[in-house]
Parts: sequence; structure tokens; C-alpha cells
Amino acid sequence: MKALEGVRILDMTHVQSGPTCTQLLAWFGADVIKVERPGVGDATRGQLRDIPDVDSLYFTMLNHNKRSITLNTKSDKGKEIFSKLIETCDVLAENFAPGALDRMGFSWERIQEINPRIVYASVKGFGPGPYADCKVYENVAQCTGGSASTTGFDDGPPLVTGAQIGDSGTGLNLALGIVTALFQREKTGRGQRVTCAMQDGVLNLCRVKLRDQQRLKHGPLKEYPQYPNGEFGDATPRSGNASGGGQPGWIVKCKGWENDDNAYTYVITQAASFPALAKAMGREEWLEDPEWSTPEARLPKLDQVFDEIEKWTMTKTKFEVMDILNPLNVPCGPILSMKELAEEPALRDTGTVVEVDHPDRGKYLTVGNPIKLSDSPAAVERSPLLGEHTDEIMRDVLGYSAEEIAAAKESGAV
Ligand code: CAO
Repeated sequence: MKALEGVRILDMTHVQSGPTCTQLLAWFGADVIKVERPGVGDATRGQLRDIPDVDSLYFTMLNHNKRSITLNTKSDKGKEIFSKLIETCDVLAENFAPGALDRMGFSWERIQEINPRIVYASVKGFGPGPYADCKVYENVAQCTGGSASTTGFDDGPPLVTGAQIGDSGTGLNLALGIVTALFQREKTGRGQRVTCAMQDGVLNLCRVKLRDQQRLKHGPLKEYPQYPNGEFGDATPRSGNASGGGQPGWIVKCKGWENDDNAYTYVITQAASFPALAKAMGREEWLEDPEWSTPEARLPKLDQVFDEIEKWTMTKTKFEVMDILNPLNVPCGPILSMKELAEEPALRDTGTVVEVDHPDRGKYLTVGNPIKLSDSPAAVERSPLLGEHTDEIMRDVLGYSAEEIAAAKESGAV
């Protein structure tokens, strides 16, 4: 049995943020019915295509374990079918532009009238306020949520990160909101509205930077590379590769860096393990020298500390550094490329990287469920073709006859 077996999700999500949420719920066993516009479908089916006329990896990697029904929810017949889906589902999830579902004729009030037990969950770019009506994509959320202003080097422009913290990050929030609302429904019998703003989701992940904003009032941020020689302004600055916690860290070059963009490693000079690190590097004399022996003495010259560490790491591969420092309890992490991650056997063994077969594209790799439940296995099944399950959903879930299904098709509703 799977954890969410028996839960049915009416999935009106598209692009990335919403689909990551419903994909997770599908992995936990929910029956996810993805509603897509007839003939068009989720726009990502056609975006960044690597093979002509085949669903893109963008789409397939965000829509596993779902069923697809095509439905024009703006036609009269389509509205009737959509109402029946609302009646029978536990959750309605969507991430359209603000107001899109209301414009279709399905306000929260109307949805509750049809099914008072339903949980209605939405992702929007912003919460209520001046930007509530804006359309938002990943990088807009990173910029407006505090991530871009705090990412990058002090002397460079704000940077977006490759991690999709606005989209996939907010999808995680939505999934938690949905299961929490379902849990509450067990006691109250009522559904509720769940809303997650991407700006809020990014800011939540940038919590430590708001912490630093407030610390600035009381003096310079000593763990930032700007200390002690640079200037601090009135907002949390960009801190390059500094660790952000109380333990200094930085990215340093490893053997082969001249030809390999990822021949680097992250090293943290935690106070407790610094003696072991110094010995491994052949700098035992630091431990006796008051100029270097304490964290306080090292703090104003961390750049020199990491220069010395780098001289040593440049004589080793990033994996050799890992092999030497890990047993010494020195926290470090090689910079792993996507190629290395794709080929890593341990990630295959845990189902974090999974090979999936697709009837049109053949075999491809995807990221499986990152949340492991011991009693709810999460096998990854391929994404549905556009409208692949229209007939079966209309027949088995909604109880339409073969003639009614044919008529709905004839009218263009499905
Ligand atoms: N039948 C009929 N119409 C449908 C339909 C269906 N099955 N599915 C969608 N539509 C309609 C919508 O009702 C909407 O029509 P209106 O404009 O008349 O209301 C229209 O298709 C397009 O929806 P949209 O405005 O959401 O799509 P877009 O491509 O213009 O915008 C996006 C995309 C992501 C910017 C916007 O949806 C958005 O801001 N969403 C919220 C934030 C979010 O999730 N962003 C993350 C995206 S991933 O980077």
C-alpha cells in the first residue's frame, strides 16, 4: 500500500511549480488526474524539445505517475465534466495566472458549493499586495524573494541559482499544505484553501539572509568575505562562497582544475577539526602559532587560510580530498557535475536517479522521489501522453457511457 492511496487529485497545474507538487503526491500513491487543454496540453510538452514531436524532458520529468485527460473547461460541456471531477476529487491543485479559475466560472465559493470537502491548493507568484496580479516564473521569484540579491560575489551583479527554488521549492510547500489540509479534514470533515506564493517560498529559504540584515545594525558580518577589509552597506551583501553559518568555508581548486570546470571542492574549517586539517596539509606549525591557532586569529585572514588550503587541494583530485578529509571529520564536498550525478551508482541504488522508459522517446533519466518512506514505495512511472486516459477517466471515474464520451469528443469538450 502507498501512503496516499485513495486520495484523488484534480491536477490543473502546468509548467514547473505545480507539477512538482502533484508529482510528489502521485509518488506517494495519490491518483493524479492531469487536466489539459485539448490539442494543446501543458505548454512544457513542447518546450526545449530535444526530439521532434516527442514530449520534452521538461514535461516528462515533472509529470510522472499521473493520468492525463484533455478537457476544455471553458466550454459548457467541459464545465459540466469539470464540475463532476470537482465532486469526486479530494484536492484541486492549480498554478494558473491569478484569477484564471475564477474566469472559467470556478471561484472558491463555487468549488466549495460543489464539494465542501475539497482542498483547493494554488501556487501564485505573489501573495496579496501590490504584485498579486503578476505572472511569475522561476527567476522572477528568485529576484523578488531575496535570493538573487544575496547570491554572487561582492564585486559582481546579483545572480540566480541553478536550483529551482522558486518553482520546485514552492511545489514542496504546496504539497505539505495539501497533506496538512487533508489531515485536518480527517477531523473537521471540511476542505480548505491552501495558497503558496513563490516570493514567500524563496524568502523562507533565504531566512538566514534576513537574519544577517538585522545583525548588520550591530556591526560587520564577520563571517562574510567583506570582513575586515571591505565595506558593508545597509543591506545584506553577497557573500560569494562563504558558508553562511558560523563555520568558515570556501570553494577551492583541485587537481585538474585547468581543464575541468568542476575540479573544485568545498572545505569547511570547523574549529574542532582544524588541527586535523592543518596536519593533513602539512601545516602543523599553525597549531603552535598564535597568529593562526585560534578561530579568532584566523577570522580576519580567512582568504589566506583558504589560499593555503587551495595550494594543498590543487595537488589532489576532489575525490582524493574527500577521501583524506572525511575520516578526519573535516566537512568537505566535491563539486559534482550533472554528468557525475547521472552516473553515480549510489543514487541509482536509492532511486534518486531513475531510468524511465517512454513509448515515444525511449529511455531517459529522471530524479525520483527525494523523500523516502519506509512503508510507501515510490516507483517512478512514465508521464502520460496528452489525453491518454481521457476515456478511462470519463468512464471509470465519472461514469459516462460510451455514447456520452463520443458526444463530448464530438463537441470538442474533450
Ligand atoms: N481549458 C480551457 N482553458 C484553459 C485550460 C483548459 N483545460 N487550461 C488553461 N486554460 C486557460 C486559462 O484559463 C488561461 O485563460 P485566461 O487567460 O482566459 O484566464 C489560459 O489558458 C492561460 O493560463 P495562464 O495565464 O496561467 O498561462 P500563461 O502561459 O500565460 O502564464 C504562468 C504562465 C506560469 C506565468 C502563469 O500561469 C503564472 O503566473 N502562474 C502562477 C505562478 C507560477 O506557478 N509560476 C511558475 C511557473 S514555472 O516557472
